Amino acid sequence: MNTSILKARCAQAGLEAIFEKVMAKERISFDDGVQLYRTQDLHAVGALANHVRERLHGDDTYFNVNQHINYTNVCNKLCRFCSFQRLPKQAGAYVMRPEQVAEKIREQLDEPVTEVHVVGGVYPRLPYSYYIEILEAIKKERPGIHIKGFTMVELIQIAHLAKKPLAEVLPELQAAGLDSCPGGGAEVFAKRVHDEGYHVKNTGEEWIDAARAVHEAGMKSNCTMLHGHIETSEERVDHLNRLRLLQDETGGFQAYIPLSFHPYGNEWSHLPGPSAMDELREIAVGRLVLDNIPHIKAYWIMLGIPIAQTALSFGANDVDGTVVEEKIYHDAGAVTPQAVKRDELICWIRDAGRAPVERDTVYNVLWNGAETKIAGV
Ligand code: V47
Repeated sequence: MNTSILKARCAQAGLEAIFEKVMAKERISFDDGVQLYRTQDLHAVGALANHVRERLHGDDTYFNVNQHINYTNVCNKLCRFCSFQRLPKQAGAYVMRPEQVAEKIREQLDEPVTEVHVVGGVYPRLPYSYYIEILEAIKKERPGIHIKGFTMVELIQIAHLAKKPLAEVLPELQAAGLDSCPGGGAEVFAKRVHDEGYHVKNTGEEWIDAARAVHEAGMKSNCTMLHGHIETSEERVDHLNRLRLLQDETGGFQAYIPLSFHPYGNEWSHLPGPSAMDELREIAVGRLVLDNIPHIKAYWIMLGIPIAQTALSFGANDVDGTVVEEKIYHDAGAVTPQAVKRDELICWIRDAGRAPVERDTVYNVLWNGAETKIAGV
């Protein structure tokens, strides 16, 4: 959309002041963020977010070839939105031994996987050595692979087990193979939502402190917000502002991923969950508020491929990866496949009118549409 049409569209939606700030690359305020959630005209918000996406990335749309390993579903955090968690003796509870984690890596050795995404529940009976062993087991099977592992919640638990501050534990995890951290476990930082939905889990402040420690240890991470349950627009903007503030301080976030609440098989199953419109708005508002986080990810596993494709024109410039064997969303009712092939991802990014770019976890370009892959992979 050309700038004068975009301006007229934003003016019609009452978003002229926000339009002017975005054009001037000025930061938008808390009230602006709330207005972006409240305005009826989702398409104006999306078009503005798309303008920023294209200013930063043109048509480029990043993906990677990755594998998920959820080493345990046993968890003591009792989050009301979670369908993945089990108590130790509950049917379906599992913990993978380090050898089983290694076996999962061996199963994919013929695939061009560059990242393994390792997360699990907080099972207090696992010792500190377990976490070191699974990292070492992965790197032993596939030395070049990038391990993006452990949410801030798990890291807080690991430091607790090690009886050391997180800042001292992180170098040990890095020495064992940890390369970066995923963005999960943040949910919504607001105390009201925390107390209502996941009061056993660390607070928003603790999540931010852990992310700061990760960045100070020299690792990148992602960040998320779990939306579409009991949170208000103000609580969402507050969450995004806290991420933006930490990013000003550390620059350690690579991508923001809005996670859509899936209401199946959990204590919040009576809630409707977000609509497609809510999901697209969340992508767009994330892009506009988080002016210092380069990548906004439309996680196709959660959104489904058609909405993820649409999100590529609402501010998103990344779709995550091939994701072999996703469990957390599938336990919560996701009907997407548990993996797609690299070629399928490329096709549907092109089908959305965008240019696929294969990246590694830290956004080095591995392939940019040419026939052959760039050196090294
Ligand atoms: O922390 C759990 C969320 C997260 C449900 O960093 C749910 O690249 C919706 O963080 N409905 C884990 N969401 C997933 C995650 C993630 C995924 C992909 C990429 C990256 C990355 C991170 O999933 C949890 C929680 O916030 N979650 N249950 C549910 N019923």
